[in-house]
Amino acid sequence: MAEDITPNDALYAMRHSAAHIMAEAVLELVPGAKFAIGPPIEHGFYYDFELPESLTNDDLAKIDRRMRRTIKRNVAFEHSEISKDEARQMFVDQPYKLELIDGIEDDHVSIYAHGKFVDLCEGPHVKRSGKVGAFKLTSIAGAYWRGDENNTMLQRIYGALFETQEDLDAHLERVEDAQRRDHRRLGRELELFTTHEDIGAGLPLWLPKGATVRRKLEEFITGLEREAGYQHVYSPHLAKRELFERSGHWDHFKDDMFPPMDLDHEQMVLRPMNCPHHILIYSSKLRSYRELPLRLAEMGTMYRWERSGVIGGLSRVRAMTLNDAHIFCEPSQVKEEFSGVMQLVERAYDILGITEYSYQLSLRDPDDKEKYVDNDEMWDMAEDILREAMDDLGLPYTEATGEAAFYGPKLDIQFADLMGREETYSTVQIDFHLPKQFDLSYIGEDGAEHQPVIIHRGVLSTMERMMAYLIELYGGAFPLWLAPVQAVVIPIADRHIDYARRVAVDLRAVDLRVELDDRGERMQAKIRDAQLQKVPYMLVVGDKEEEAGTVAVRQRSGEDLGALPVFQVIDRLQDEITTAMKSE
Ligand code: TSB
Ligand code: ZN
Repeated sequence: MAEDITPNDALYAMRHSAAHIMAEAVLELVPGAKFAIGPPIEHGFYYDFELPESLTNDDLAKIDRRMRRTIKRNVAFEHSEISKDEARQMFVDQPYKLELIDGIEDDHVSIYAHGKFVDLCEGPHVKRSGKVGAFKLTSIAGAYWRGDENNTMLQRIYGALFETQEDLDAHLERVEDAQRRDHRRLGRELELFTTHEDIGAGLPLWLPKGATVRRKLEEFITGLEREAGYQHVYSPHLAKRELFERSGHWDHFKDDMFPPMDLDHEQMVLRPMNCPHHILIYSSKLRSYRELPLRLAEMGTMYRWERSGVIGGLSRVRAMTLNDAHIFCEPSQVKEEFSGVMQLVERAYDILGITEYSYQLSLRDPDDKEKYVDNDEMWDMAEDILREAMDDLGLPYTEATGEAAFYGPKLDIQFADLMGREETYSTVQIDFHLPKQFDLSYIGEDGAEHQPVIIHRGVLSTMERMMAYLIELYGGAFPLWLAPVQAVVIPIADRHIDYARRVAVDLRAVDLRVELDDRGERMQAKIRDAQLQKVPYMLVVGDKEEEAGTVAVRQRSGEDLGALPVFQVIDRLQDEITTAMKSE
């Protein structure tokens, strides 16, 4: 939820004024505190300080109390202009302010005072401190002076501020919800994935539960692909450097690749994309127009040297597996293939419950000769096809210059994550470049050789990025068909363990993923744990159930379905799975 606040907005003045009031409180509370800068920001404000000791949450509470006192006193904010010399005297023991004064070009300096507190500042501010609205100090973080890591590390205190308590509460609720759903946190709590510093950043380990979700996703999408006429292949994750020189990756994508491995007489590189391998599968035999479109698909693992600043969780990683395919077709088939891919995307989204996305036409920057293959005619042709194909489908799109692949334009599907950051998920790309680089051909109906076009496409994106999104979309409560554990059987007492085990065996026999909770805990504790793990079904068994051959069924939503015979539970779960996997 991005806000767009300008200095003319009431909220800007409120947040800015609260920053001053906070600085006043900190200077009063911490002898020797030096204050640096404190602007209004989206959702609130911050102020940076150099302090003799690190602040704690207790300190935040004290600062908060003092701020509220100033607000209650309803003191006026007063503006004045003073000379630089006067300003230097005023801030004589404040080195950051002195540095700021030195940087001001005017001979006059604008200051704002409320009560005894004065700050260098252009304003605007609220008239009186009682007008700052509703705020909450939210966190403390480190920040370098002027954002430069060679400078002193300061302590930054953040506050959230809105006009009304209601708006503030709504904001805090959203933040809390986002934190609860954060895939990094849920990934840990639900034991889906982890990382280890000895393996390295951006190189996640998929734990058994995360791996189960991934396997289900992979089975799901490869199933749809088989129905849509794709053929699946496997290929190695590395190749000789020459392969990527020929494809153009070496010229245009080298910065995103891991450095080559030096062997005796050659260099090998980890592939940053799967296309060259698929292309060599295409050209492994003579092709006829009768085989086209040839759709080669693979859960293709690839490696990219993402900068350390941008990797985080699963959404941007260095080792990734793309739900990839390359469609080799005749030029006249491109539009229909494009539309087939879009249908596949829609079907997959429908089943996964993905509803919020937008289309982006990612174009080259014609002036950037380093990043993009230089061939105007080819780019124009590919862009025209993409535009026409989108117009034929009647889909709205925005355009983004400088976002194309080096070999061709893309139609990218963008989603925003919980924090509002947009990323590309599905992508469909038109490529005339690689067919030329690899001299690809097919024998046409006329008996002559022709060059095919390649459509590169990823439907689910990489397993990593899609997993990150889905964890947050579902808040960890995966739909039954994807849930790593679909049901937990909970015996009430030890004497019910045998029966519970038989129930689990029956469900596993029809491929349901079931765990037996035979720990010596109380039933309530087991139910709570299963709920925390977001297991869709809890099957509780005691004397009554054992006698009647039933289980007491509880859903993770808290709903109680009462006692059902085991075969009915199986029917119910299987039905739920088949219904979920049927799209319109
Ligand atoms: C679609 N050659 C094509 C392929 O045939 C290709 O690799 N295209 S791509 O470069 O756009 O990457 C495909 C998708 O992978 C992107 O749309 C994005 O969803 C995903 N992806 C790219 N980089 C990362 C990364 N570092 N971490 C996770 N996913 C990524
Ligand atoms: Zn490709």
